[in-house]
Amino acid sequence: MKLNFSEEVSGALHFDRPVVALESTVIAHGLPFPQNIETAYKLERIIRENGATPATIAIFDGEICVGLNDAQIESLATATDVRKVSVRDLPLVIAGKRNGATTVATTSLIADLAGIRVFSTGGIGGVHRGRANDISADLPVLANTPILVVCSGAKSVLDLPATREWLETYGVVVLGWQCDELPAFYSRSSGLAIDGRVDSDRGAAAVLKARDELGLRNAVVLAVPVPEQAAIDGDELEAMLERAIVLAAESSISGKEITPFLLSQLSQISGGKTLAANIALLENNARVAAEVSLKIER
Ligand code: PSU
Ligand code: MN
Repeated sequence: MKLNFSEEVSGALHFDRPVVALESTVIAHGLPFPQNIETAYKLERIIRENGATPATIAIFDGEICVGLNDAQIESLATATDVRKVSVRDLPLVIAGKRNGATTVATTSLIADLAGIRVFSTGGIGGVHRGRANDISADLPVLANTPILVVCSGAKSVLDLPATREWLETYGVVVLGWQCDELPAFYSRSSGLAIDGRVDSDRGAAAVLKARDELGLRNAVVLAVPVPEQAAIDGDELEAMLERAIVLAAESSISGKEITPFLLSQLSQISGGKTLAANIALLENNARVAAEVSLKIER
């Protein structure tokens, strides 16, 4: 499959310099305007300031783009015809020459095709609450794609214990960044175990190196808690989430619409607190991802 690289990203890959992939669903569907466009630029800036090259990934006119220009980022943030592209959508959007925003699943697949080792995002998809057969395609892709995903765990709108079990079954290593519990996106802890704690960029890079030397193709998740000042208390979040889930059921929201719907309802119910937390953790994860990418051997 042909990939369209920006000059910045192709130069960095050519010279084996560290590159951090970024997804576009969070821009097109995860955050509201104008915070989405501001955050998209800010994440790229943070990665550059920390010594790596950002590669935001999306699909335009059926072409896979790795590294976007300003007009492309603006169109993701403002256009209404950008499809949320998970694995099953990818062939359709390419064949139909359409525009699409990539999820964790498709960003990971494309980053791996491009030779990018590190990917920074907010939260991975997982098993939905009360819908044990609604499992994000993010999970099977992570089971088979050798990438390091820096995130704040799985979104709290999901069934976190079931998601955690799934990762264990399929051999995805879950690392805690300077923490001993799996973060729960808006909250710093979930009560769920991680597989190992790492306290430094070198520690994370060493796990990646061992995975590669073993020939394992499973992703490594580096779970970074939301910064303390933006964190939301777990019980408070739970109450808000229950209201949002009821609203989703009442509005018959299902399938790929669920995640964006719950995220926007939560932001309204919380008076913007979940949005602020989401942005804070995205920025912090981008910084950690850039730091770790500098320590990975190429
Ligand atoms: N986390 C966020 N905002 C998002 C998502 C995750 O804070 O928009 C997106 C990611 O792109 C993730 C996707 O891959 O939601 C999962 O959707 P689904 O459950 O339909 O696979
Ligand atoms: Mn789903």
